[in-house]
This record gives sequence, structure tokens and C-alpha cells, in this order.
Amino acid sequence: MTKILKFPENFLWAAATSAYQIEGGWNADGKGESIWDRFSHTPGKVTNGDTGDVVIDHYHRYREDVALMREMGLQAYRFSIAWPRILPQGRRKIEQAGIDFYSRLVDELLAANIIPYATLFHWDLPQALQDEGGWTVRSTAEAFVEYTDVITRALGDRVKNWMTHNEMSVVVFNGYVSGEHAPGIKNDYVSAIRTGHHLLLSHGWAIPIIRQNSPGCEVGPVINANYSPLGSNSKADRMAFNFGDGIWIRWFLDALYGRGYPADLVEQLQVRGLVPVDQWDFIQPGDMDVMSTTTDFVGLNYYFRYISRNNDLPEEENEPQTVHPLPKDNINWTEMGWEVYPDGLRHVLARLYFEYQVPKIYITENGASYSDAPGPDGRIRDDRRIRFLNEHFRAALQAIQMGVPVAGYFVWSLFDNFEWGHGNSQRFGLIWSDYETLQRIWKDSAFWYQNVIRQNGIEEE
Ligand code: IFM
Repeated sequence: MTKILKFPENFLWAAATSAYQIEGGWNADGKGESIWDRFSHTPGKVTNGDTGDVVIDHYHRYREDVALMREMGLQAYRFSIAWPRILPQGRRKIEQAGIDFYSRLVDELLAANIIPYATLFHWDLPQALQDEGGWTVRSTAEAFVEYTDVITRALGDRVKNWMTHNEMSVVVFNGYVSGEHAPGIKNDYVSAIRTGHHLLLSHGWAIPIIRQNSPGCEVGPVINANYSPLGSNSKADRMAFNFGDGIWIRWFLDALYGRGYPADLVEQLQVRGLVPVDQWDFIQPGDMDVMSTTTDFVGLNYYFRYISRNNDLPEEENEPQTVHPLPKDNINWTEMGWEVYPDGLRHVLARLYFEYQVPKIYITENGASYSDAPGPDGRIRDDRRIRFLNEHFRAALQAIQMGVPVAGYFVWSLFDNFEWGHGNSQRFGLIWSDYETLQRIWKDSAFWYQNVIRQNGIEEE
């Protein structure tokens, strides 16, 4: 008989989505425009001109979707709330229809015995706030607090698990450095760092309000931390590592854990002229204390390994090293071009616990993009996704066995959905989305996950 590697008894098996990626109904019932509506409606920004206008129309089909979750056996579901549904202009005027939608969704989840985990900000900032400077200005952080108050008052009696921001680093760098995401600004480190600051600040400001409106709740941020080992011990690679790891991971975790912004990074940003010395006045006294307000957990989104190399420096400063040990094939690389590296999840979990003493960690996202489609018999044989998840679940279990307090696993994603700049071309779902008919079809991985949940474990190979 096959041996089952069991997870701890109260381990939470779950899946995640976000509002803009599945809801559709982009202007339904008084919803305001978000920066992602604006971005996706701008020609040339998203692959194939895809938008979030309809996607899988979860806004109108949430009942059917919760029924699918129940059938799969999900114990919890992570979704996000679209700020412009609640406050179409970002502040002041409240749209009751938007609140009612989430209220119905939460009731439906609870009736299905599925614990709701709500993310307050998963990138769809009201466009009206962007027009005033977006996250680069402090007033947006204040507006976030207003929005948090409104929505947690409405749902706080039933939602007891809150996540503030999803992946602040991605908002910062994809929005203001690479420009691949809304608002699509490139190489503007001043705006990027200001954005990060106001996200962190608003996270800290929101926590006491959430706790007040949702007695007994737990709250935390969701960070994305991939595994980034050194390419070699050369000076150039160490510099690349310190900057890459520093700006993507330490910048946020150090601030959240009361260590302030990493001094070496601040110096680098200044020396390189990316954020000149006279441009740091957005940091006000007390800000760093606010952002390090204690949280109950940290959500970790983990996807891949990238090896820190610095190819910009003269060759003599680089020791020749193999950057990636594997040729790019379709097993060890997902269709996003990300390396499959389960052991990295164990490393990152251990780092969160041993370096930052995070008291409780949820894996709030992990999954893979593979485009396996229905065969002639209608079945979707996504073996690579099963392998991917199986190996990552095993890595999480190893971390738990090392003493890391991992409390649950939210597979990204429940459905194929709008993958930001890639539009509908990348498919992360356990459930296939037919964007023409809006049919939802279980992939083999969905049946497999249903079984993992049932037995609270994976099969030992
Ligand atoms: O789809 C995204 C999600 O919105 C945030 N984390 C990464 C996922 C895959 O790219």
C-alpha cells in the first residue's frame, strides 16, 4: 500500500484568486474604473489585447464557483476585494452594491464551510486615486485606511482572516521600474520607493482598524519571496545578490519586522543616483514604527528560483559559473519561463522563520502556468502541474518538520484567469476556464488536489 505523507491535523488546504483576475463586471453596479481597467484598455499593454472586462464573470457566477470549491473540498478560499467596487472614486462615496456582492460571497462561502481569507489590495487601485499620484503620494495611504474601515465594518463580523497588500514589491517594481504592470511607468526609482513606503505605511495604519472592526481576527501582509542564491562568490555576483535580494525581499521584510530600510540598500540607491539624497523626505517621523506593527502571520507567495548574476560588470570581475544547471525544457520550466525549484520554497520558509521569527506562515500562493487543454475526450491531463504541486507540498512538509510554522497552502490558482500583462495566455488554474463559453472544466490536477485534501497528505513516491 502506498504510504501517505501526512500534514499536521489542522493544516489548511485552500486555493486563491484575485478580483481583477476573475470577476469581470468591470463597470457593473456602479464600480469605478481601476488602474488595471485603464491599463488593459490601452492598446499594446496586455498580450492579445485581453482585459479583465469579463474574464470568467465570477461577479455574476460566484455561487456556481463556490459550489465547485465545496466539491473540491477546499477548507479556505483567498479572494481579494476590488477597492473601486466599494469606493468608486477611491474615497468618500460608498457603493453599497459593491459591498453587497462581497457580503453575499462571504455568506455563500461560510454556508459551504469554507473559511474566507480576504485580501484588501491586490493591485486594482481606483483610477481616481492614480490621477492624484497613486501610491507615490501619502494621501493614497490615507484613502486606503478609509476603504479598509468601510469594508471591514461591513464584513468584519464574518471574515476573520485579513490580508492587507498582495506583493508590495511587485506593485513597486512592475508598476514603476519595469513598467509591465499598471500604471506602466519605467525606471522611476523615486516613485517606486515612495510607492513602497506608502504601501507599507498604509498596511501598518490599517491593522488596528481591521482588529477593531473584526474582533478576534488575524491579519497579515502577503509578500512574494522567490529563492535567489548567489551565482558565484565573485564580487560582481555578490553585488547583484545584495541589490536584488535586498530590494525585492529585505526592503519589505526588514521594514515589516522593525529593522527599518536596509542601510546598504539606501546607500546603493543614493550612490547610483536612483533615489538622490534630497528625495527621501517622504519618510516622516514615526512611519517606520507604524509599518512594523505586529501582525499575526505573513502570507508567502513563492514561485521560482533565480540566480543572482551581474552581467553588467566587466568580465574580469565575474567568475565563470553556470547560472542555471538545467537546460530550458518543459518540465523544469513553466510556461511563464520560471524555473521549477521546490527546494527553494523550503529555503524561503526557513528564512522567514529563522531570520525574521515570523510566528505563522501561510503559503498564500504557489502554482504553475501550463497550457494543457482538453483532449478529444474532454479530459485535461496536466501532469506537470500535479508534479509541480506534489514536489512543492513535499518541500512545505519538510519545512514543517524543521519546525517552521506553516499553517496552510493556497494553490494559485483555483481558475485559469487574467494573468496581468500576459492576459489570458498563461493558465495557472486547477480548473480550466473556457473564455468563450465561460465553462469551468476540472483538470486532472483538480481531482488530484481533491484527493490530497481528503487524505490530508501526499503519496510518498
Ligand atoms: O497571478 C499572479 C498573482 O496575481 C500574484 N502573484 C503571482 C501570480 C502569478 O504570476
